[in-house]
Amino acid sequence: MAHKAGFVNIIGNPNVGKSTLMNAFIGERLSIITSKAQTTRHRILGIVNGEDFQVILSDTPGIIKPAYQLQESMMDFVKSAFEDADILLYLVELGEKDLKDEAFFEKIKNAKIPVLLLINKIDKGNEEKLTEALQMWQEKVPNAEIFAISALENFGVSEVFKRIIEVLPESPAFYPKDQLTDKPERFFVNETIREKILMHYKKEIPYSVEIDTEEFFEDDDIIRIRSVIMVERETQKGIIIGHKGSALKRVGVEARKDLEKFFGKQIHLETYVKVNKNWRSDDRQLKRFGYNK
Ligand code: GDP
Ligand code: K
Ligand code: MG
Repeated sequence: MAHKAGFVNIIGNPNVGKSTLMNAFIGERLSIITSKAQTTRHRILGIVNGEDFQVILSDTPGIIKPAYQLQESMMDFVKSAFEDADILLYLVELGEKDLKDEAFFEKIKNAKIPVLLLINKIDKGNEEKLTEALQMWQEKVPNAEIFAISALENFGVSEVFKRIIEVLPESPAFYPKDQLTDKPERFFVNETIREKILMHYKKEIPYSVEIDTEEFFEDDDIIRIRSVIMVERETQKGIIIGHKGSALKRVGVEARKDLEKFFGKQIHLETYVKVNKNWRSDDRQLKRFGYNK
């Protein structure tokens, strides 16, 4: 059989399970997953290699109407997902009725490439609801091929993957076959710390935070990491650190454990908090954190 390779982009509303699906395909915790919207800020490539195929998946932030500069940059990642895809995976969840953004919806319906519409979270519903959803989506997006899945319970995921391989174009591999992702190690450190912050702090705190890993030094038996947690205001710094440093300590301990699993090595992780006013609306700063093209 000829070698197949191509780009498969996952799009959809926030919280429908895009990152969970991506990780189900990859089999690693590549994308961070939480129950909060906007957990995924960047596009993330994940690569699944086989002897005669290479599937390059990209997970995107959920589609939203941008309210500030950071969100506009996030939506640029989504736009670019249309431009370089060979296959679109349009993910919806059971019970969902439409896409937050009409223009994106039109793009999906008029896509020149194969669209697989995946109805996710079917573990949460019953047969009646599923039949209803199948009918509705078939009418709304006639160009799509529809699958019912549960990314969380890994149900129907391998069928989707099989279909991806079938419709993937013939092509040599784009990346070395032993490569799992295009993101540097520091990116995973940042995302892991940000996940812990999303889990442990309330309200607007997580959305005002950016992580910058200043040092990543890999030795024979240990990796030494130093990361800055950037916040916008002095008060947020206090909240992140917590009483006698207890809150920050918890973030550090939990992130270190995950990173040790991910890298398979002992980790020394140092975290500190810095106030960096208005990083979310400053073009130059956004660029530095990898948001602008
Ligand atoms: P994203 O914003 O689209 O990337 O969504 P996430 O992958 O971050 O998932 C959002 C939430 O939905 C998390 O709490 C997931 O555990 C949950 N979730 C994802 N897939 C499923 C599924 O198939 N069934 C159920 N019940 N929950 C799911
Ligand atoms: K999410
Ligand atoms: Mg996500």
